[in-house]
This record gives sequence, C-alpha cells and structure tokens, in this order.
Amino acid sequence: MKLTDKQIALYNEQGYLFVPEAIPAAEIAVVRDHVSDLVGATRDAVIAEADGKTIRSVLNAHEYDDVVDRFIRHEAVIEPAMQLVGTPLYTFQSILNVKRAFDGAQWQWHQDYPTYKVDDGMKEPRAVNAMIFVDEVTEFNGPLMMVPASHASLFMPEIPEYDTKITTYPHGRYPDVEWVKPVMLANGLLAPKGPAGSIIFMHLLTVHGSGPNMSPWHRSVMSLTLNSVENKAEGTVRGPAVCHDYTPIRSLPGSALLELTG
Ligand SMILES: O=C(O)CCC(=O)C(=O)O
Repeated sequence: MKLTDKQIALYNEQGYLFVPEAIPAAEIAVVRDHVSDLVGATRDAVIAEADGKTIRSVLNAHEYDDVVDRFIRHEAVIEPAMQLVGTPLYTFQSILNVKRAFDGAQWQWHQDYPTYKVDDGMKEPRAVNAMIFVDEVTEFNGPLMMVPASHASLFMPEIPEYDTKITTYPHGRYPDVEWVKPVMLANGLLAPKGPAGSIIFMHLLTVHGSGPNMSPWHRSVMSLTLNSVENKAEGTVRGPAVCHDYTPIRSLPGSALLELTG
C-alpha cells in the first residue's frame, strides 16, 4: 500500500494518519487467533495488570514468534511507515497491548519520544509508531485517544520520573495533566475506531493515552515503533524492552500470514 501525497501531508500536519482496514480481515484473523495463545504463554518480557495475573503487554514477541514477526513486517505497515519517515527502518520495539475485556487498565497522557530520548538514546524523533488493531476498536473497549497537531507545539519541558503508582507499565514517564491541558482545549481530542487490521500511524511527539476497558470485548493493539536506520538508539536502560538489531526491516506480502494456516 502506497500513501498518497495528501495522506503524508495530513500526517505531517496532524501528527497521525488513520488507515482503516489496511490489513485484510483474513490476514489479521491469523494474528488474532494466535494472540490468545501468546497471551497465555509464560515469558519474561510480559507485563501484568495490577492483579498480577492478567497480561497487560507482551514485549518484542517478534523476536521469538514467527506469526508476530510476519505480522509486523506486513507490507501495509512497513511501506507507509518508510514513506512517512523517509528512510529504511528497523524495529525499535514492539509491544502488544492486549487490554483485556473488563480488566485492561488505562495509559496516562504522554508522548513517546521523551522516554526514547532519555532512556534509549534516540537522537531525534525520526521514527513512527504504528498502532495496529488486532481486535476491532470501538468507543467501549478503550480506544487510543490523541491530541491532533500536538506534535507540532509540545515537548515536555522536564522529563518526569517513571510512574510507579497508577499503572503497572514500568517505563511510563507521564507529565502533569496541566501541561497538556491547554493544547487539548485548543485542539480537541480524537479516537479513531475501526475493524481489526486498521492502523494509526503516529508521530513520536503526539500526545496520546487511553482509558480502561470496561467492556466485555478485548482490545489488542500492536504498538510498533519503527526507527530510522540513520537514528540508531543504543541506550540499554530499558533492557529487553528495546531492540538493538539495526538490520533494515523487510516487508512481506500479506500472503505470508495466510501461508501459516496451511
Ligand atoms: O495501548 C494503548 O492504548 C496505548 C499505548 C501507548 O500509549 C504507547 O504504546 O505508547
């Protein structure tokens, strides 16, 4: 899938681009069916919700799981991402945020780049975050919310300490809400919704967050950060949360997922 000049201009202006149903239903179904097994697996790089047992996030599963590896290399993800950043890319991190029905907790308002800069040594925000819907995302199951055009006007003046009180995600640096309030009031909020296979491409400075999932429907979303190969992040503060294989990622056709079903 090739983005049009208009879509690229919209991304640069708004700090995000929503592409509904970018991955066809039959292909994303392979991923969705597989994710339930993955979420049940015991791995070191898994973060639990506050109850200690519900899985909140699965980190960098593409490193050991063939389905997730093929999923994140889908051409509908990689080709637009390369157009938006303008260079070859490598996988900086993949986090499957499963936000389980009834139990999935919130993500506070934040930008991604401050953590990547301070903890991971990413020199510039020359990367893109692809939020790929593995389940349908509705207004009920904790959609990602964004402040449009916030990437153009905000950079956290002071980098907050890790939050250790509100969520169990161990690497969140969340600013005081007073800092984001003026741009929220000025620009409003939006929350793209759509079927599994839809993708939000998001700038690393876009302010975003999401509420808890109080619905009976899971909301798994793959949060995949693809960084420019010219902007390698070599910091090791966040340990296995960050990938250090700087090989340019190669895209695969969607048929690579269908092959797995025999
Ligand atoms: O999964 C979500 O709703 C939010 C995830 C997020 O904030 C992130 O990946 O930076």
